[in-house]
Amino acid sequence: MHGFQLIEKGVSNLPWQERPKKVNGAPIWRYSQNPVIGRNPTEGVARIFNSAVVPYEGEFIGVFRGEQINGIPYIYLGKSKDGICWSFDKNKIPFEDENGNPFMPVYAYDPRLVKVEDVYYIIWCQDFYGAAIGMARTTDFKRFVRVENPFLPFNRNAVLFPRKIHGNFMMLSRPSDSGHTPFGDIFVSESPDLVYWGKHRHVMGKSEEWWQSLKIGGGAAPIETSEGWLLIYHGVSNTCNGYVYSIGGAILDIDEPSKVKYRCGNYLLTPEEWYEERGFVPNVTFPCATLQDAGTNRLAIYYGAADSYVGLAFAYADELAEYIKEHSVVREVDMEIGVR
Ligand code: BMA
Repeated sequence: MHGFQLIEKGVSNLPWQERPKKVNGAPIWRYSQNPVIGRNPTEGVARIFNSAVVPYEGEFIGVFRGEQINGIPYIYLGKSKDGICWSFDKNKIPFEDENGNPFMPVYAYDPRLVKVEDVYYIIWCQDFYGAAIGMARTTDFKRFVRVENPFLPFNRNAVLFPRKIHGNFMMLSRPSDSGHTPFGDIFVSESPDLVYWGKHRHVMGKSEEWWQSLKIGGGAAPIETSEGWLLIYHGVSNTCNGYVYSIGGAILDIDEPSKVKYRCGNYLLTPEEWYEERGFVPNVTFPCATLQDAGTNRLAIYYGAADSYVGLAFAYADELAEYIKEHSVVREVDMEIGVR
């Protein structure tokens, strides 16, 4: 795409595999050795999926949703030299509060990991008298200090923007209900201090395309580009055999991210491979993180597969943005500022 640029430099050593000869639909392809994390990845953990990674000290580090063998999800720290082979800490992440007292959520799942101004933030879903968003910060991946729960229950799929906008932290989230929510739109909220959140705006809703007609939710941290914020999210379809989770793409306005500039009518990726179609929950592709390299426009997308595995997919960011623009079906309700 003429003039397209990734704004954040990223890293050139991100995992990568060239495009295979044939790619159907969107210009995105799976790693041929998927899944990169299989069953029983570490002692006491049956499955790892829906997890997030960042570059760290020349290598990679991440927060992983580990379903323990008692069935309860928690967050584990993982490290990797190449972003593909991961080793995990034996113990759950030992969160603490501001006073240094241990803090253990009842459960913790679908973590995102975002660096804003030299601090790494983990954002996840936890019990707060119902499913809500939990949050912690770290600078060294040794000490993890809890910050205030940003939102009231019920809420899921929260992810921070990687930089402040107009001086405020910005967070996407998906308000929901107490169950396995059969509805939900993406909203953005802002905060000067990560304690008080407000100026809530609607970003975008479920849509007429069947793959995202039931509910949607934020995925990876928005990626800053010369065209706007590139958002990789998930969209859900209902079928007689349950929900199907696909990966979608949109581009949000750079200064007013509640305004959607483009939104792809086609999914970017949908369950097709055995590790996406078969597992604890079949037919789930659930993106939680990307790595990028501004020099080459390469993107590596980490996604949970069938609530059982972690998969990797690749794309060139400029081609992906072009595809989203070409197939955009953005509607009035998505384009508006999002307040009523
Ligand atoms: C959603 C979340 C995800 C999960 C998906 C499919 O509601 O709980 O963690 O991957 O359902 O089971």
